[in-house]
Amino acid sequence: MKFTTRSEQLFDEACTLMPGGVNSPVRACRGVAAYPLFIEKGKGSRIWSVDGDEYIDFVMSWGPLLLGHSHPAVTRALHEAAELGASFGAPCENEVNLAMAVRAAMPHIEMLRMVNSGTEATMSALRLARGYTGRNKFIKFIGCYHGHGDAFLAAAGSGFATLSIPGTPGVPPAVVEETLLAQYNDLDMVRELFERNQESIAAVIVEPAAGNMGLVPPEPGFLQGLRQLCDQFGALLIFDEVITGFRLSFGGAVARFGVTPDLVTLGKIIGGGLPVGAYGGKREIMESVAPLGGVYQAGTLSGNPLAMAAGLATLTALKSCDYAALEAKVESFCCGLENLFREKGIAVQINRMASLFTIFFTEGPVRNFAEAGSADRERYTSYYQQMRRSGINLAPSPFECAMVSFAHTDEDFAETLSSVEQLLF
Ligand code: HOZ
Repeated sequence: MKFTTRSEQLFDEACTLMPGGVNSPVRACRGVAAYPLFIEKGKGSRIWSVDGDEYIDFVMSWGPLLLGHSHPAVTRALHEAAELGASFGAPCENEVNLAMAVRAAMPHIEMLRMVNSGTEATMSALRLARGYTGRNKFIKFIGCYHGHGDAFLAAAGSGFATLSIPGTPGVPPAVVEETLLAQYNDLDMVRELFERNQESIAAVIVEPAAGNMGLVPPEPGFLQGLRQLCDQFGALLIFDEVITGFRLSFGGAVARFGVTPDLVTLGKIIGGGLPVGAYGGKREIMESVAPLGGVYQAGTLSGNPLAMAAGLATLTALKSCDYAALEAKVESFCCGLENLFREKGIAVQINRMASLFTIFFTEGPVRNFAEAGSADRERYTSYYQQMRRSGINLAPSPFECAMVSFAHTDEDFAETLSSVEQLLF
């Protein structure tokens, strides 16, 4: 077969080796009828494919790279750590340093445990909530995605929604029977679930700003209402901050919204681009984790020296970054986008918060998964493909956020707006 690009050729080979040619489903680009770009390198806001094509990147590794690609401080920290050894399976000093940096920014995280991914963090936090409360059921929101742990694969967002996967083959029905579903931003539904399942709900897990059905911010009072219901019914509130932690503000969603959960899950940014997750929260609850308590969880590469070094360098650099200035830039960029689409007579809703945004091709507001799902997917596909041809890399799915970094420049925004201006629908 003759290929036009090296990416296509590699993808063809990859398809014989990996399911769908990828190691994570969304990046196969099936949701936007394209083949994936194979990326060779990234610097700042830009990436280069193996074909040598340059793109302004709005995926940013799906969130970890708030400082931009190959930030010098992170690269330096990684070099230094690699010289000393990749892994010891024993504690290292940077585990303590990173834990201190997280706790300083998020004082509600009195104790934490490092793991290797967001999925591991949410699975472990749920087990902890169940172990601590002695209850099995939990509430999750339709369209929220908490990684691929069995219990969470009910009405999940992200790749689940992108690929329209209807059920959860391989997950025993008994496991998801304990998963109760509510619509995001609908407190009445949550109250009803609590009333019907008195004393059997261990936790409510929520993305404090949902990022896996596209960006859907919480309505005023929603998170406060969840806190109040959890207190009333003796359940734990878990904020899944894998996307929002250190992104909505340096103190994450908690600092931004002023609502304190019992447990928090982190990932992405705290690894600075390396595979990391963490879960933590109130000391009394975390003391139930082994070896202090009976809730078991372990990992050979947990607290890995390279990942700790990259995470620590990232948080250290982020501490002096101007989050408000970045948010203002994203706001004015999104206004520009809105104006251009309006001039073209294309209905869009742009949900925006801090350095995250999603363009939904729809008339009405998007406050939950039902509304996100009613947006025009074909139009998103056409938008994605045209933007990619003009050198802008977007999420290959209408159910993800665009991620802006501190490395994005005014020129990047201007170039992107001019590509939008050229769009033909
Ligand atoms: N599902 C993740 C984004 N929300 C990761 C997608 C990927 O890396 O393919």
